[in-house]
Amino acid sequence: MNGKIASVKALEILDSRGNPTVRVQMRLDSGVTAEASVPSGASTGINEALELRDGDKKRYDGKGVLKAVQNVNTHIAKVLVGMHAHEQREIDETMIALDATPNKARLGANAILGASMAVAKVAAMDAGVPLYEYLGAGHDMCLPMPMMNILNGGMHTDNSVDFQEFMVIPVGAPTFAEALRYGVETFHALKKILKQRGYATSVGDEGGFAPNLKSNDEACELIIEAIQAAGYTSGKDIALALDPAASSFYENGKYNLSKSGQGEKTSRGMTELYQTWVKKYSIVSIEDGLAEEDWDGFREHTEVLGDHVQIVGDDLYVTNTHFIERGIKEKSTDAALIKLNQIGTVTETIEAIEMCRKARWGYVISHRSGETEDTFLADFAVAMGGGQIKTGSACRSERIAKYNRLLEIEDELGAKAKFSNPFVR
Ligand code: 2PG
Ligand code: MG
Repeated sequence: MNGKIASVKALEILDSRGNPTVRVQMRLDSGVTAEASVPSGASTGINEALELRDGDKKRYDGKGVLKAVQNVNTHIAKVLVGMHAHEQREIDETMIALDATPNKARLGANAILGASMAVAKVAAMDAGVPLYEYLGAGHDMCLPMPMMNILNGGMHTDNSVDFQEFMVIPVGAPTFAEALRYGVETFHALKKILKQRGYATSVGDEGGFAPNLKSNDEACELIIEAIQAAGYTSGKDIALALDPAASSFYENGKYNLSKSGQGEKTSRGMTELYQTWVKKYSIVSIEDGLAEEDWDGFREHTEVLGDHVQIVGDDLYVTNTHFIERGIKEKSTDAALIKLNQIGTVTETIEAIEMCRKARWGYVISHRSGETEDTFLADFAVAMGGGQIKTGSACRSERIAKYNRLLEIEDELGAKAKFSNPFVR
């Protein structure tokens, strides 16, 4: 095990929406090789690290990533070749210094993250241990509770639902495999119910159904029906979670529920709406219930709701310790969503998680709406031990790949596999 990097090579591949993204292959002197693919969001936060796109309208409507690929093959390869793959922090810091911008705008966060993830994978292979064990060394590992987004709206569909994600959380399940089964059965029951009501059963970007409903409330009502139809008790076996992704319908200081035609609401009006929903629909977690600029609103939101539900910041923090620190000080939320490509290196992502841990916050390891078949996220979630993962619904292989990997890990860990309900308050 010497771990010396021999070559770094990138390729332009496609994500689950058919948009270009970066894959990085890394080879060590010993011949050990690994590759990692970078995901891509649609409802992105304004402060996310920069995803470098070519802007050449003649290719992929400007969305090509040949510049990022080139940056890996030239600038990044030049500094990484000869370094030791086991030195994740040194490697990530070298790339950050090479980029020398606050948001990875020169080399592109997609280029840097591809290399950063590939380093972790190849180092784990070199050490002869699974990725979750390599990344989780010294941590309290566990299988994550899945938050399954079975009904999609917002920017992930063209339907009439304003809120982006309606998730089921199998809080009563004894193991990860059982939790997944509860969620999958509910997904199938929901399909039947939608069909009976004459609604479309086509799916959105994350594999959840995307029907044209009469209201946002109807989404929760249909899911509760599906939970019961699948033989489960809502609230006891399966709870609900929301990611309204409210930045996407925030205009001039108001929340405009225009897709469903339900009018405008103030920050307080939104919090009041959630207050009634929490009780009615057994909701245990709300992410981005307000917009990323609405820091004052968030403080009140968490004050009102925080005793009853987990309040998660996604666009608000963009996995960046600078914003998470502010959130901790201002009590804006009590949890953060964690997305590797919002910040752009494995090391900085782990720093964000450590900040959450110290503050006794929850943290949810999350996919992006544009994903690939890469299963890095599954291992990462187990390694980080936060006990929560968001990786989509119960269909579409880019989502299922992560679930299948988690099943594999749980099986591999056997009696050592830990799994529990993180929402016991
Ligand atoms: C979110 C994500 C993932 P996107 O808002 O949490 O579900 O969506 O990747 O489009 O930002
Ligand atoms: Mg979100």
